[in-house]
Amino acid sequence: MLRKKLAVLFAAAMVAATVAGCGGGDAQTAAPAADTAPAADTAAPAADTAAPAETAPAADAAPAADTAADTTADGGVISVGYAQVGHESDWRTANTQNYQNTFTAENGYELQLVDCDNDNAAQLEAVRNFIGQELDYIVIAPIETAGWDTVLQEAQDAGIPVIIADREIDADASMYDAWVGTNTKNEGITAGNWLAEYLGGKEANILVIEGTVGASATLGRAEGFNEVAASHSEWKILDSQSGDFTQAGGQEVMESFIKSYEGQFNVVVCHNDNEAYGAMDAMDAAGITYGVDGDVILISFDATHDGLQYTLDGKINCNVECNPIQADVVASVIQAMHSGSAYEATTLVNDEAFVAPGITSQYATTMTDEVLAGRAY
Ligand code: GZL
Repeated sequence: MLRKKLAVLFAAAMVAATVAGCGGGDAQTAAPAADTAPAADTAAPAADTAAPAETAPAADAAPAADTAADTTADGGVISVGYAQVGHESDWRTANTQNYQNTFTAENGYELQLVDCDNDNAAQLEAVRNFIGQELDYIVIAPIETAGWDTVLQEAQDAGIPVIIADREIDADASMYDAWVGTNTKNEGITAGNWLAEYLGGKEANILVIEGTVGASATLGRAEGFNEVAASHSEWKILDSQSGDFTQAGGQEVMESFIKSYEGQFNVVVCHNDNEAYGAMDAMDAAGITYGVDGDVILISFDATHDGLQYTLDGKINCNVECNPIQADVVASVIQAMHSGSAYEATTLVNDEAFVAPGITSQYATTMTDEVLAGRAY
């Protein structure tokens, strides 16, 4: 049975694995050290829900083996299930496209990418569907950090390796096989350090439009930014509310903030570009100016193409990148697992930050047309 053979190969790989480059990867050992105390078991997963949106053809569809390059020791097609957060943002669209461009039949894969529409129950259901189909590998971009222990145990019992991608979960590292993503706490620290540099001791009255409640990207950015803010007595965070990483959410929250705090704030922090676009719409409607020539300093995260265009135009003062191009790293981990060779248990995808023209910073690159032209997403 392919899975059993893989389980043996995989165990050998775990023992043989060594650390290699890229940001603090830790050795994959026979029994990986727990890097966090096992989270208290959460409530049993929600009862079965309707099948998640748009699944690709069932895994038992005739594999396109005749057109696929042989990518496995036994020349077969590698089936991969990707439980994707949803379609809430331009970042997510770029991430989805990257997986679809990487895990192709031509490259020897059969990808089932399920858009879980920011619905935790649908995401657990998608993973259970992957387990039921006995796919070769499961990749999860977790909507929230909590609630993963039970289904990860089910995947382990089924002998299916799981890679957590993009975001993080509250589960012991022994519950999954690899992690690929970004350091969102550092992203928050970068935003805070840049603001301190830019303000040079001036007062800040800050409003924060946070990402999806319970998402590690939200928690990390808030933790990092608040850590810097705590060292600035001249700063005050007036309010923070979730805009759910969407443009509509960003606009709604900003409209509410304007009602409550008009004339009291000079900084708006948005946890992603789409929220920033919504906040800009709301401030435009209220006649509030922002950006390098405005009354309000606007900080965003993601640094997607349109977000960087607004940064180049001076509408966004600082944009902290979170790189969505992660599928190639995930594919290399899967290839290593599949061939029983060493792989990194943890891979950090690098980020940087960008600021509007006219701003120089030790923490960020000043935007130019050339910088924008060189961007992949
Ligand atoms: C970050 C990622 C976040 C982006 C948002 O790693 O999970 O989710 O910042 C996206 O744009 O919706």
